[in-house]
Amino acid sequence: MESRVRMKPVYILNGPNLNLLGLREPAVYGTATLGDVEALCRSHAKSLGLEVEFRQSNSEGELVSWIHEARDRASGIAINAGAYTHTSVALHDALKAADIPAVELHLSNVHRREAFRHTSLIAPAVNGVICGFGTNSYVLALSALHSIISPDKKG
Ligand code: CA2
Repeated sequence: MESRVRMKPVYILNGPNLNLLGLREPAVYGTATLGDVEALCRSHAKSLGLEVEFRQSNSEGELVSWIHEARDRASGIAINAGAYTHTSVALHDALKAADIPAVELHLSNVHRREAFRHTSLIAPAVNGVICGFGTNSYVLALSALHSIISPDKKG
């Protein structure tokens, strides 16, 4: 009889104001809602054989706690930390401490925007950064995580 070990889920964490996606500023962030992004992630994760835990918080502390939780419960983290990307030493430290594969992602190309968005405090604490591809940034981040977690498989 075939026995499969169930893989830990990938945590997809979303920071402040991302609950407003699709409801405000469509010219910058597009028309997809966060619910649409979650559905897209679930569909792509399924094709990669990954389980997904998808969350959003406007609280820096809650995001830190979820990263701590991920250390034991997740196989990797894809994080759009929103504006905390540019300000949060706490998220940097939590991601370092988590010590599991992690990818930073952004919908917009932060390097084409205001100077204060050009700095990421969390980038040094993750494996890599994806930005500028709209909701497809989530798909690309999941594929990147998959290639780290399951390096013998394509996708
Ligand atoms: O491009 C991204 O994904 C960002 O992480 C989005 C953040 C921004 O602070 C980062 O610099 C880049 C903003 C989150 C979304 O904020 C909204 C505000 C109003 C309406 C819709 C979304």
